[in-house]
Amino acid sequence: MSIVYLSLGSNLGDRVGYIQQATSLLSANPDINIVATSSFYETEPWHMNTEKWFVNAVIQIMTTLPPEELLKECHRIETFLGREHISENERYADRVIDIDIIFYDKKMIKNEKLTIPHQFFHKRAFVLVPMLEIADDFVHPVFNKTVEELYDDLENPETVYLYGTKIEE
Ligand code: PH2
Ligand code: MG
Ligand code: MG
Repeated sequence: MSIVYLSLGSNLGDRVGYIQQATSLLSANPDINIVATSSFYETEPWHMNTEKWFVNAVIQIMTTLPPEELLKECHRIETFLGREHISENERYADRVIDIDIIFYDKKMIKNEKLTIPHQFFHKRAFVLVPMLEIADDFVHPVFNKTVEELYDDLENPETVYLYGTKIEE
């Protein structure tokens, strides 16, 4: 069993609903157990040319799926929920749902398909803030700093507001 943190985000349609549905679909997989969920946050688009603000959340799961299989499962759920054009250049388009692997145990992976820890985790308040809620003392395996220390290091954090309650399982 591995411990994995996933970031969920939506900036189209029923944003909270899409994150709830993605979480339910993940927990419906017999190889995935949801351990903890953050609150929802409404967040300013980060490095994106859009007016549509996001809802973001982070969840902690336990899984027997190896990283590549888990990534496929995330993409399958994104497509099922109606996300279009999953490709490198469409990464920063408005989307109904985005599910990203942030950490997979303390693994460090870099290949064409996957970078773990997520390459921008430490720069994004929209992921750091929900992580603070469920794993503030988790140590980033590359920077050897806790989530809290990385959050304190942020220079120009985008705006992040607490938005509603927790993900219902
Ligand atoms: N995702 C991105 C780029 N920018 N900004 C916010 N606020 N929330 C996101 O989920 C997000 C983003 C790329 O996946
Ligand atoms: Mg993303
Ligand atoms: Mg993604």
